[in-house]
Amino acid sequence: MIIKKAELVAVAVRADGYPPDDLPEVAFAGRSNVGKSSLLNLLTGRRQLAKVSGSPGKTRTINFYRINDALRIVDLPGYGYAKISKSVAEGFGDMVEAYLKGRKGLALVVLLADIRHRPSAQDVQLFEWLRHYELNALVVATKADKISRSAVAAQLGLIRETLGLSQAARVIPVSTLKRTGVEELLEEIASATGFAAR
Ligand SMILES: Nc1nc2c(ncn2[C@@H]2O[C@H](COP(=O)(O)OP(=O)(O)OP(=O)(O)O)[C@@H](O)[C@H]2O)c(=O)[nH]1
Ligand SMILES: [Mg+2]
Repeated sequence: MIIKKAELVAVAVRADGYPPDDLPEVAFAGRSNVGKSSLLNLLTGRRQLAKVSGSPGKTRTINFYRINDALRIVDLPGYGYAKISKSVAEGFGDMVEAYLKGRKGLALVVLLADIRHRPSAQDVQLFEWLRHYELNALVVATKADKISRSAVAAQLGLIRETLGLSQAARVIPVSTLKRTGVEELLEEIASATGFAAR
């Protein structure tokens, strides 16, 4: 799949702000600062499409990007950001959960986990939640450039083990710095959304 067109079509905090549920969607979920917005920019080849920040808590709304007029990538607010108050954090959780629960067109949830760390309790919780609701999930390990090549396999193993992934499940390492993992991820997105041939 080649992304020729990408545009922000909606920014929402509640269901009444979502675009009509008429296209397949791929949601990017994961803790704050893990690299969701950066990955969206890399995939679309548009550096400034989604705002990126070194300080966590950049994306605070659900942002819908229409891709090739055929599907949408949905950039979700991150969780696990210590500096926001508990009530705000719960609000984010509710926002994300309401979206994930209520979307018929949701074809794939990409869970991003930092390749350097064991997935957090919240990552595990979200992943189990996705499994419970039988949502199609894919794990991506971000910031692969931050560790040596020889350490990659062990870290992927740690992520697999912590999330309880099956042998068949794929974990894709990506780096927005080195621009790696893009083809693999686009392939998965195309196949999940039924646009493999385009
Ligand atoms: N070295 C390296 N840094 C990265 C990579 N991906 C993201 N970053 C950096 O990580 C920081 C956070 O990236 P964002 O894309 O804003 O993270 P996010 O998951 O959207 O964060 P929230 O919006 O707070 O949920 C930024 O400083 C990015 O430049 C990567 O692959 N390699
Ligand atoms: Mg973001």
